[in-house]
Amino acid sequence: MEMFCYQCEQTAKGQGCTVLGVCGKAPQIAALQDLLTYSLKGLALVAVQAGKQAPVDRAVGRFTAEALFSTLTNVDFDPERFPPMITKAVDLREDLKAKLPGATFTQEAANFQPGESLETMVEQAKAHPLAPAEGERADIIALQHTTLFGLRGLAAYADHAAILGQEDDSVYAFLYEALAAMEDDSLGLNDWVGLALKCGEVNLKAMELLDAGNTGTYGHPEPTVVPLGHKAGKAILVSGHDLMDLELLLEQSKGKGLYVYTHGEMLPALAYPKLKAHEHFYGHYGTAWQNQGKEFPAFPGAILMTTNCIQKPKGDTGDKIFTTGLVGWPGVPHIPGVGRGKDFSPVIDKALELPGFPTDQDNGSVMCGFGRNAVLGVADKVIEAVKSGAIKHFFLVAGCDGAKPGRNYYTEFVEKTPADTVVLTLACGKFRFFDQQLGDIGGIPRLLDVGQCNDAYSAVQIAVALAGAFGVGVNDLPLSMVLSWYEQKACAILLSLLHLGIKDIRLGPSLPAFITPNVLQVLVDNFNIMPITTPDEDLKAILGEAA
Ligand code: SF4
Ligand code: SF3
Repeated sequence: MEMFCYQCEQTAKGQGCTVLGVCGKAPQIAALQDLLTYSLKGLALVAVQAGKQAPVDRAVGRFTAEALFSTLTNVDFDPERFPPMITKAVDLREDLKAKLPGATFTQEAANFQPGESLETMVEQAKAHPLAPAEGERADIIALQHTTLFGLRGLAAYADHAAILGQEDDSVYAFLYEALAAMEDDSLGLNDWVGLALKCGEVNLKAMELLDAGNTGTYGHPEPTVVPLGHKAGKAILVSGHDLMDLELLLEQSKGKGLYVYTHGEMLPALAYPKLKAHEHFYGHYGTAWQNQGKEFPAFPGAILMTTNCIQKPKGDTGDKIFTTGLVGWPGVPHIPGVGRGKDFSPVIDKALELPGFPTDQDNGSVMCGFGRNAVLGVADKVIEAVKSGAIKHFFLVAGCDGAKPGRNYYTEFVEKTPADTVVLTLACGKFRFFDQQLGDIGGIPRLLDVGQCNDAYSAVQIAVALAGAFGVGVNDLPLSMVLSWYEQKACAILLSLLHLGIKDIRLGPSLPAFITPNVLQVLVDNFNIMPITTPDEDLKAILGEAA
């Protein structure tokens, strides 16, 4: 069976996965995800019309966000989870239609009926592949797919925010607007440029909601020293991005004689006052998602994946890994439920069964917790250091990590930044350099970890506040963005930066396969976006001869 998927940075041959995903996505899953996307377009066509009469029930928006998030790279590999979502999309669509007497929907997507079995759905999906187009529609489809992949990232952020009680109808309305537009062949290139940039604008709104959810629930992150070693005793490792899952696990494991550690994107959780208050929330273990194949088997306790990025469990780790929320892997036990209703006792029981760490071990430490509140709290000091020339330049070296060898560019880049520059970072790409000792400039650390990819809003707020303090635009700040992408949340953030008019972004380790040469030219002409080259060349280009 064949498949086609080109939504992430590691896509096969830089063109598309056609036999099996490099991520491990089987053709059957690719087909089910395509059909789910198609069914969401049908739901959106009706929701756009329904929204003109009366507000659409937020449950429809929540569902749309969850379903889109399920199609993000490295989230859900369990085929059984997709048919119920496809059926639900169609049921919700018909419920909305029932509220629109007299309305007619001629589009096929608005009338499609899913087959009864998983196999028939896989067959049906063949008619709705997400493949590039040739000829005159190539650029339109490229922009449409850019918008769709951005929308998947936006949906992930909207879902995270909703879990913490932060929702906004305008975010859901855009999900419907963009999905419905994908079934409208009359839209041209300019319409799609507009929709792609609007995806960035609405993503910023979703990230603002998420920031409000995170900081409102757990307090503002504060600069925190995070141990990289471990304590003797039973252990649980929590990965992914969902803070509420971590909070519940911390509460439910309190007093059980075990320690909780973060992995990957969960590291910044150690900086939130209400999370770090738990005495058994000890420190961080391991690096980024692509190293779980060697890091998870070596962890002597239970492991919880709260969101992306999950990989196929290696060796005998299958029974000590648990998924929850939208993440899934066939055969890996799943903790069901949403929000505060989850019961993590299977994870805790498994950790108590496993040996845990035999002794204490000190592996040094890193700092995290430099979110917007912490950085802007010392804004006077930062501004003074820029004015005095002590800080010459800021770099935002941020984004996803991945397995490609070319990603050591980011390690080298940070290593080579001059001593009078500051590096802001966020997301899992930081594991390429998070433990480097870059020192400080007059008490301001040279390496500032802003948080998860989910905290990109915080970095934008820091940039906007600094620009305001200096009375210039963000593009005129001594700030350069050197970004790494892998999955679709990075696409959404990139679109947000373009929506803000940010220029001269360097992007790597490779450019998206779904961008055509003409679309790339539009990005270059309007935003001067450019691929990374070598750390030396890029530093020289940014800083001039000073490098
Ligand atoms: Fe390939 Fe990436 Fe799609 Fe996985 S998500 S199938 S690796 S393009
Ligand atoms: Fe990483 Fe998957 Fe993108 Fe949250 S955990 S940044 S890749």
